[in-house]
Amino acid sequence: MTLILFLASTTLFALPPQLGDLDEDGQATVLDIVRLLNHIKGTVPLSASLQPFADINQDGFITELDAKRISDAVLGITPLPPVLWREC
Ligand SMILES: [Ca+2]
Ligand SMILES: [Ca+2]
Repeated sequence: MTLILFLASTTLFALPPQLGDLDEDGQATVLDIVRLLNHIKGTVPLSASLQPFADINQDGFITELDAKRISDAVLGITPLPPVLWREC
């Protein structure tokens, strides 16, 4: 039973609560931008489970526009959008 609860909570926290939170620390930081840019450049590709969270403007592509959205969040201009499909 304890093991099941542990697994359940692990699953719950396995994905970021916000789009663009690519290091899963719950906030938008420069590190999230770095991870996104590394993915765009192909240096360090994001894992398949994280890639949907990198498409912040939801246009189906991971580009510099999404990096811009994270930098706006870091600067406090526009907060990152919540993950809408998470409750499903
Ligand atoms: Ca983060
Ligand atoms: Ca995008």
